[in-house]
Amino acid sequence: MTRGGLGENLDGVLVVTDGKISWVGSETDLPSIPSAEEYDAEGAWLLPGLIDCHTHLVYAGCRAHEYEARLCGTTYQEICNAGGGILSTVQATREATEDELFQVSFPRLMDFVSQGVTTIDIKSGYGLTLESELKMMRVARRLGSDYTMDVKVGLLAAHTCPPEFTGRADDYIDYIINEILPVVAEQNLADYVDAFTETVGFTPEQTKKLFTAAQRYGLPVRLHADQLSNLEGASLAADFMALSADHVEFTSEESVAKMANAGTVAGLLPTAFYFLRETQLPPIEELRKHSVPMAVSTDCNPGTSPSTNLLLAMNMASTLFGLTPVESLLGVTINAAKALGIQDKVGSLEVGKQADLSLWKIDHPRDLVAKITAPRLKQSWKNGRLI
Ligand code: DI6
Ligand code: FE
Repeated sequence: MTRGGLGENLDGVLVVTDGKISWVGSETDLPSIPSAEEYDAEGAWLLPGLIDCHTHLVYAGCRAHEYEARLCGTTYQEICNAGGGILSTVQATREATEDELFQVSFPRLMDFVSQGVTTIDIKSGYGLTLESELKMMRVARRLGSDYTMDVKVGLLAAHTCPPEFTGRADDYIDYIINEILPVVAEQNLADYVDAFTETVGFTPEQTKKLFTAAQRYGLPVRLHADQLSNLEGASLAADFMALSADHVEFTSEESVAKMANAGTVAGLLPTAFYFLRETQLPPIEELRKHSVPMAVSTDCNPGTSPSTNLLLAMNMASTLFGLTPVESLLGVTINAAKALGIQDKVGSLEVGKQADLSLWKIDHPRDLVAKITAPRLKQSWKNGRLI
């Protein structure tokens, strides 16, 4: 570790063998490697490939009219309760064929590729029937590729109660547990189970029941927690050793302490906070005090964060939430890897990890956070191959 916690190396060399990092150090210590192909970075900064650990980028439709309505005074909860919000995207996503869904999602994925992102999370949750949830997850899996992007998939069937189960949320949770979860596990379509514990989502009790079932299938859990109110979601997430509790604006210090003990990452989503014009800030000082790792993501979704801009999310994490530029950078690298449970494979430039790399024409890594410009990506590599 050197200055600022990033481990900067000004005459660094990184060696890649068979898609993995096989040596990192200073040029003066470089052992001779016969027949190695050299790449001169010409003074650019080499960083890990970036990671967005919270997106909903597979969806159809557009919700700009809701943004307009919110600006005229309608709240997000009111829009949801009137059948809009998540349910409006559910309708559009159900109507789209699998190919159509792939076609509209692919350009969003490319936006991330162009920012040096090499690993991304994509959640289901806009289908809410067995078939349409499977469709979303198949599209998410298809978007993944060894040549550009690792995709980690979250089953978010517990996003909101679908129209078929209006007033019967308990029955819908049973439907997820008995009809959706077994098939998803059998077809290996999800890497973890997620839920939205919120007044417009599900109660803590319903979430517990779902998470207990997820554990029976050996699936880790993550949670949309304490975004709009304090339902003690982060504390519940910690009870289940969740990989991450995301949003956490209303999370108490007691819950933060529980997250620390459980190793649960705090997933910060400043673009959603900004877009909903929220005012309750996440407990950054408490997260620091208890050494809870903080990840930063776009939350890319059509309703509360229609953004594919991870660099902007980093800037917002610093400007709106007060993260230092180093914290924001760790939020899209090693801490994002932890939120996905893959910190032994990606997220830092260490021997043995995947050679997922991004190279930047910048004066210093803090420039990625401290400027709101188009990405200055020079090149990126996936598993050691130039993208
Ligand atoms: N993530 C979500 O899943 C919900 N809010 C958030 O930040 C709702 C997304 C939506 O309105 O479609
Ligand atoms: Fe989300």
